Amino acid sequence: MNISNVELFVIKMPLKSPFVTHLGAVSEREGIIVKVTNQDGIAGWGEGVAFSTPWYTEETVTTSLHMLTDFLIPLLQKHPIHHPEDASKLFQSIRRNQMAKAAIEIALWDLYAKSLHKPLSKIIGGTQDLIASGVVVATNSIDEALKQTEQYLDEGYQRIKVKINPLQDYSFLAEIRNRFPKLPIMADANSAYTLKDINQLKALDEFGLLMIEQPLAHDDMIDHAILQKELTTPICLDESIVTFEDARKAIELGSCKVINIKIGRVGGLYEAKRIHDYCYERGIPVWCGGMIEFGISRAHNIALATLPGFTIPGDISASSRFWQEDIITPEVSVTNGFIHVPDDLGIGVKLNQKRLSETLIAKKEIKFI
Ligand code: OSB
Ligand code: MG
Repeated sequence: MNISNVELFVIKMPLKSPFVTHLGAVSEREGIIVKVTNQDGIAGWGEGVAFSTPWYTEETVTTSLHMLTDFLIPLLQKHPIHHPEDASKLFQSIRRNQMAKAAIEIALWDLYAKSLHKPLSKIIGGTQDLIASGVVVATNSIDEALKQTEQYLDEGYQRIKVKINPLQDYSFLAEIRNRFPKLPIMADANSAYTLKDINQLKALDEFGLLMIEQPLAHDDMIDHAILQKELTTPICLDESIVTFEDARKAIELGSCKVINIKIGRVGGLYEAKRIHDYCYERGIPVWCGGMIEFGISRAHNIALATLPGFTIPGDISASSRFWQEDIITPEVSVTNGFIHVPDDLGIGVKLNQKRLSETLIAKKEIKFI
């Protein structure tokens, strides 16, 4: 792919309002923006979605930078690649660190699509040109949750996802369900429960939730299978699915009926597409998860969600859900509950240089030639 250099930009931006889960609150977001330039001067953009602290997965912004500069980028310098898939395969020699791998792998996909003069969605085999949009309500105040839900419905979102935990589930969901009887709702527990809570989880069946996301621990695939047999609500796995192999095992064991695919969590677009293809062949619905991300990652999510198996509104919301001003132009917007897939080359959006410099906290350049 004739890479001439890679630039890493670490940025930091406040959220409009804190994103609260039982694991803590995120009120400021750091992220890594990756720019890969080839010898023809074409640039591909990626984004690292690890958080500042390891609350969601074990990775952080600092571990990602370490992996990128000391291992992943040197691998690309040593072994010239012809296709983004080659990078994905090269990176298998390094254990895990999926978000660091994805940060640069997706930049290579954008670069590859641009060098072929095609939109990324078309390069990966996308078939949809409108993406159904959902949004997450993450607060521990019921009044705030009702207010936010109302506002998001006014903005056109097609479904909401509510964060739950053992101290905030039945009565919380009951209030939302009473106020919005027909609204498609899902609940995300981020591993707040264990199998001992089985009766408390069964009680949630009465709300007719679209699904319950990751009720048990990230490594409780067997317990999720036991729980799924007891629930009528479909289980969706998020944290448990870090590789294609995890997806295959979860489906074979009956640990879930739905999978949330996040490009960062599974190590890149190639692995995300493999998981999609496997699920699609078996009639397992998938949807695209969110990471409170900036516009570059949002644009990659939109390309991924054009694949035919993405049949459920994902956590792909407008740039304005979290940001006063995003780092891309045009920003991602939601119209009547849908996002239009850009038909420009690659990810179809440009970097907002002014916003990048306003939010920049560190920068590094690695030259290949
Ligand atoms: O569990 O899906 C999750 C955000 C950060 C980390 C984990 C999760 C989330 C979300 C989606 O719930 C937020 C978004 O819309 O970006
Ligand atoms: Mg989740």
